[in-house]
Amino acid sequence: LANMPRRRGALIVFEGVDRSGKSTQTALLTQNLSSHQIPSILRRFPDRTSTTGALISSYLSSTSEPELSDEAIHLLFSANRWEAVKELEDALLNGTTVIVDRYAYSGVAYTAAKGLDLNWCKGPDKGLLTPDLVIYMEIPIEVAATRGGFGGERYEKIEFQEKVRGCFKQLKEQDPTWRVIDADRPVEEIQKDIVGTVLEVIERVKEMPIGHDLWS
Ligand code: 2DT
Ligand code: MG
Repeated sequence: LANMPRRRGALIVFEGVDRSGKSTQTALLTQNLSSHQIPSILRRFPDRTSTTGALISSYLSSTSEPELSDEAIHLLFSANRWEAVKELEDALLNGTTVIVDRYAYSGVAYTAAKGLDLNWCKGPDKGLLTPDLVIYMEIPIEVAATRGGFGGERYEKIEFQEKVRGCFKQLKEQDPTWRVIDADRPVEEIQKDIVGTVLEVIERVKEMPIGHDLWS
């Protein structure tokens, strides 16, 4: 038994604009994996519970002129991921599949949507844990906006979300490993596609080393 290769978990990232259904689908996915006896944990970025997360949360919830520059808040979002690497890696090595609601792609898309250079935006997350699968929840902004409307946080405006969607589209074109899911469908139908893909990926990567080379 000691010589048996340990099976690792898969790193599954969900991305998309606000109200694309990421939270609903990630929650359902953990339940479905559990019913398949596959151990998993669900994390989200920003993780608002850490010290950097508290600063980020206060930045997001305020609608007045920000005290942090666009570059500074971008670096904080990245730091908020870097501080989680050890926990995520330990879980993966332990055989636990890690599902994350937003990752570095949101980091780039939301900052680039403000007009900052896309390649500059990628810089701080270079070398982060590489996702085994990125599920992109594709939805027109008009449809997302009808889902109870956007909330009151800083980025929750139709015009800004359109720009974010454009930036996600650029990232998608640079990365053939993205799996685009039509998110404008009934919840269960979407989940069925997701579970199928995720089970395949978990099986495919279980004996592969964990990647530490996002965008590098
Ligand atoms: P939630 O609504 O999902 O809590 O996100 N964002 C997120 C960034 O600008 N940069 C990042 O690196 C990440 C992970 C997206 C809160 C908002 O934060 C944005 C929406
Ligand atoms: Mg939000």
